[in-house]
Amino acid sequence: MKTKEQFLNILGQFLTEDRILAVEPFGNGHINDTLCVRTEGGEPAYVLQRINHHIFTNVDMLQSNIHAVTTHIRNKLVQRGEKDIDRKVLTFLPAKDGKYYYYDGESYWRVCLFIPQSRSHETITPELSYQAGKAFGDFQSMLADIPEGVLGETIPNFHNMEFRLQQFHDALRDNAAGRAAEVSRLTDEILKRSGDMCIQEKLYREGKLKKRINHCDTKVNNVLFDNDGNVLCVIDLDTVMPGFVLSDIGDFIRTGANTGAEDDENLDNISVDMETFKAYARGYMETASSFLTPLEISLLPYGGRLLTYMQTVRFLTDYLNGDTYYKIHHPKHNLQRTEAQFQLLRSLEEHAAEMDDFIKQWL
Ligand code: ADP
Ligand code: GN1
Ligand code: MG
Repeated sequence: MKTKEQFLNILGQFLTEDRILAVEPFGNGHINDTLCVRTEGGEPAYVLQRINHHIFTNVDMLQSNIHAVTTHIRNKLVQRGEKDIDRKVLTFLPAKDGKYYYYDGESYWRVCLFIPQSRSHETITPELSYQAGKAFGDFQSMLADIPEGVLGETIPNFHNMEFRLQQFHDALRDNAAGRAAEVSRLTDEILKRSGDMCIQEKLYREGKLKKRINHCDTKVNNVLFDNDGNVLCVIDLDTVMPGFVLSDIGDFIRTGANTGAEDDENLDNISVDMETFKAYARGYMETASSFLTPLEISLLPYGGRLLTYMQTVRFLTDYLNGDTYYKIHHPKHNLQRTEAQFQLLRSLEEHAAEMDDFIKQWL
């Protein structure tokens, strides 16, 4: 980590503020490093993030996407006559050279305003799930008319299942960490489902599914709430990009509607929480039904299986590659995550008919 003086130098590129008291770690993401900046005793004033440029290799595109997204949403909020807009959309600050990031010769940094009296939640309730569904549906709906070509893919093929399977095959072939034999049972389970899990790419090629702008990281902790439990805004905008629509219900089901943890070592803890799923679907359909096609709606439960399957494949690929992508906390962490995600997938498969039945009310 940097010294306070180094942080002051970085912050000085964005701020004229000279009362910075402390820069402290914040949040628990797997990819970027998030810090909060305090200028006095109370709440932090700014959020400082070190961008992981090994993963987001095109930082210029990344920050230009985020600027386009936040500007577009701000305009929508103004048109709607919303009050308190500065707490309903993130505000990133330009550096001295006008760019929305600063490169210190080693790392890329960005700064946004800390949204006062806001909080995120790490654990889910049906009410939070409903609110998050509304928030992510509204987010997609506000971005539905952003002109094509404005937003690039900050991670190319990020939620493209065919591409993720290709990476998995490459990792098996290269066997860089010598772990392929150890995971042969999981490999068989993955390959058995590969055809069924590439429906979106196939429908897209047939002209039956269009691409939309998705958030692509729809965890409940990426929604900020006020102290009364009302949604303020959606945050963590790195992966907002064009892709297939199931991402934003699928990843919430994967992360929110799991009775266990993403990396639970006790597989008995893991199953799909139907109340959370139903609450999210209700909230999401309130704000997203206006732009979704019947085909997309009918696929929403499949989205939960797809994103869980995709994450199983991604964690196992990283394990095979020798843990080069996700931060790990112990040597078998990616394998443990794979087992846990696969367990959730099996539970989602068992509940597929029940979930389809619930979605029928919107068809
Ligand atoms: P990551 O998940 O990659 O670590 P996030 O951008 O989601 O990064 O930030 C981590 C946490 O920090 C969020 O869950 C939220 O609690 C808090 N946070 C982030 N940005 C802000 C902000 N502008 N205002 C208030 N809190 C924030
Ligand atoms: C990463 O930043 P974080 O931890 O929310 C990853 C997601 C995965 C997730 C698994 C850019 O998200 O795609 O679903 O870990 N983000 C990127 O927990 O790869
Ligand atoms: Mg986050």
